Amino acid sequence: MLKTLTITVVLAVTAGLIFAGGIHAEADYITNAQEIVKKADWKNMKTVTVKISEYDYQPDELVLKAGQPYKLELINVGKKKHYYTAPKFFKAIATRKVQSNKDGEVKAPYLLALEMMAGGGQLDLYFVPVKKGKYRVTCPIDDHREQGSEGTLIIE
Ligand SMILES: [Cu+2]
Repeated sequence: MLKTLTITVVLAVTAGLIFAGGIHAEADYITNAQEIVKKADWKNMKTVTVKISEYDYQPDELVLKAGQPYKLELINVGKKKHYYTAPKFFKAIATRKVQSNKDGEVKAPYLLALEMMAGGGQLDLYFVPVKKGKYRVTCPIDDHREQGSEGTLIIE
């Protein structure tokens, strides 16, 4: 009886530690994003445009400067819908907002992916790059990535 109880407690503690570790790993996005966004020099914002199509991001490589505010215009010029999935990149930037010039804007602490509707969908991502590194952006729909919907985002 005592043995069973001990094993149960050990398992529970281990599970608790794994769970706590998981939560900590999830929080590795830029937690002071609002402060970084507030301090950034938006008058000197740079605009970068990426055209999304079958099966391509054009340009497929962006080199961004840490601390420089950007507006990234994502325009779907293709016939199908596409994703702009870059979870590690989104954890390396301070997001100000995502704006659809037609429908409104979303202010959120961080993002995982953006979905671009077919037929001329556009989303503008306002952000400040923070963590230097090289990140992947892909479209996980069907075989789009294998066909070429893949790009590199570099923060330096
Ligand atoms: Cu796609």
